[in-house]
Amino acid sequence: MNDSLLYPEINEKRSYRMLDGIWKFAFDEEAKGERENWNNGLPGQEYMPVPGSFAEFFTDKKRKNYCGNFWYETDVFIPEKKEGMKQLLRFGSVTHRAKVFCNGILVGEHEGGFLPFVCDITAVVKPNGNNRIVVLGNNELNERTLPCGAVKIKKDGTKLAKPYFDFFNYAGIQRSVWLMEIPETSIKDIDICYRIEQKDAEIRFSVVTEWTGASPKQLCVKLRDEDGKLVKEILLPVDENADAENKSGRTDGTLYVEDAKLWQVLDAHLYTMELFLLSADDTMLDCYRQKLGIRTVTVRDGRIMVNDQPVYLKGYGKHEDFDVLGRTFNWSIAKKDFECMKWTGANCFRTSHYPYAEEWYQFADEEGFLIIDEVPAVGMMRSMHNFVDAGTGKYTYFFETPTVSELLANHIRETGEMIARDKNHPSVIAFSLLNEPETTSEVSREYFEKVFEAARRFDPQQRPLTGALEKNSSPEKCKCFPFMDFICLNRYYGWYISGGEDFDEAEELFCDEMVRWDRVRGGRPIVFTEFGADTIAGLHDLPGTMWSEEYQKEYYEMNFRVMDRFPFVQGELVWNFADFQTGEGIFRVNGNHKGIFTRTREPKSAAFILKERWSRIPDRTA
Ligand code: GCB
Repeated sequence: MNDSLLYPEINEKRSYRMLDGIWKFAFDEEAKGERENWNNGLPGQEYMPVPGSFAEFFTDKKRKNYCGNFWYETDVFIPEKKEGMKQLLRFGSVTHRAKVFCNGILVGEHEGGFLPFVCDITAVVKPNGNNRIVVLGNNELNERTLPCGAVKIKKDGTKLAKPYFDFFNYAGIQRSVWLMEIPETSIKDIDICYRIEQKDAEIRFSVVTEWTGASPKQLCVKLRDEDGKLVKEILLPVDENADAENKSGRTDGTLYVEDAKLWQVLDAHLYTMELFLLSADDTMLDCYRQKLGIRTVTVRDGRIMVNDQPVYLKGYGKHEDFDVLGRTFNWSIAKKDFECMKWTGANCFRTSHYPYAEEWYQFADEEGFLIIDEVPAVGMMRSMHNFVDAGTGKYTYFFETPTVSELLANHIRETGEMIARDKNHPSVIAFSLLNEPETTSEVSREYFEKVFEAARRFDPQQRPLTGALEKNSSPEKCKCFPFMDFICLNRYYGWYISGGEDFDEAEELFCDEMVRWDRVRGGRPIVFTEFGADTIAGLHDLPGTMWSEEYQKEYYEMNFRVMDRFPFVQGELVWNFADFQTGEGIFRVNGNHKGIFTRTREPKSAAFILKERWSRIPDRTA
């Protein structure tokens, strides 16, 4: 990982321009674009919004379900750059993989559809002229990359994505694109850790710098409170020898803050760390302003602690999903979602099943929301309907595949990229490294041991690590929960298991499993990361039958009864915040309807049950 993933910023030394808008677009069914030099310019006259999920726009199935290579192009006038600067393209994400060309020349490649990447275009830019940016994207699924799935080749040769997961395989340039100009000698990465002692706090930081010419000499660090008042200032040397070969240095330091205003659940207070990189003669070479929230996260005595106080997680598993927008980030939808979540009394969400756009985390930092940040490790079970297979007990082998070492390398790389991107958000209280993989075999144990070990190395804050387990990962059979700091369970008692006419059996079965978890959990708290029932808004029935709003209410009442019996349950994230789009099939009615809100965010009746319950459960206890 050589690129700096710091979020773009405009300041004394840095500038950017967003390239969002209408780009030229072309499907490339025969994968002939590279041969035919489309990197120099696309044929045809199709246009596409950037960011956008292309599947949402088309009225015919062929283009909606398109699987394979696709291309984007835009022309950008780039003025002559200032001396000592470099020009970068930053993509918030391209799903699932991309090659980027500038003026026909390959400037970068990236695998993984939910994390940002940066391409240095300095050497190929035509200054004071038009520059052509072309992106070759691809949305095929396989078992070597995340998330997992397959591609079916139809008789006519067209490809069809076959996800091993339950959300629509939206693709394209789904997040913003920035053209950035930053100094060649620059701040590359920032690690921040906290220690809190009574009213005071210690902020330990480590700043990585890189340079081309003369090395930077000093780093000036200023801390400002939320009113902009200067709280602390220090000047430190840059250790140029930290990685002299790569012209990369490091500065470690500590700021002591008296009477620190802590970042608390639903009571956020953010400081700003201003970093100024200086030359030997005190010229400012680069600067960066990093927001931070002073808070610690630990798991102790079976509790999840923020600032040494137990918090109970209330909230949702979500998706980046909305009508027409597909998986595109939109500030207004995010605002609406936070308002709906707060209205129900929630304090937490999981970024199921992939890292969301960075703006979600910025918003959560400001709102005091807690995030379980999840890597796109979903579909690691060879099953199109793992939600159904989960209950059957059948062995859904996965990690025996000969390509598993490639998958593992990608899993570790993406975990590293996610943590590098998100490590300084106070809202991120844990990383989830898996969703419902096969975990009962020795090979799965060996696999996940390596993933967890790598994640612990990557996170400077040593946050709790976890992962969401499905029903086959039972207390007796799961070999991977011992790697977790708290155990996350996805359970559907009363829906996939003992649903409908068998509902009366569900509660007992659920309780029985909880008793068995208590025997093996070894003091770890348990958080429910999924439980829910498909519900068609407006469908009413007495007595409540499956799919009706009454059934969803009864379902939640029963589930909460069970959870309340077991004090080691330390969180409940219902599935899902809102109805969302999936592939077509006999289990889905134009998408998954387990939302508490509809896809357009109208509340179903169960929303009022959550609101009533969560307003009674305190966010933190003494
Ligand atoms: C699960 C999956 C989630 C599905 C959900 C469901 O276990 O983790 O992606 O959407 O079940 O609704 O079936």
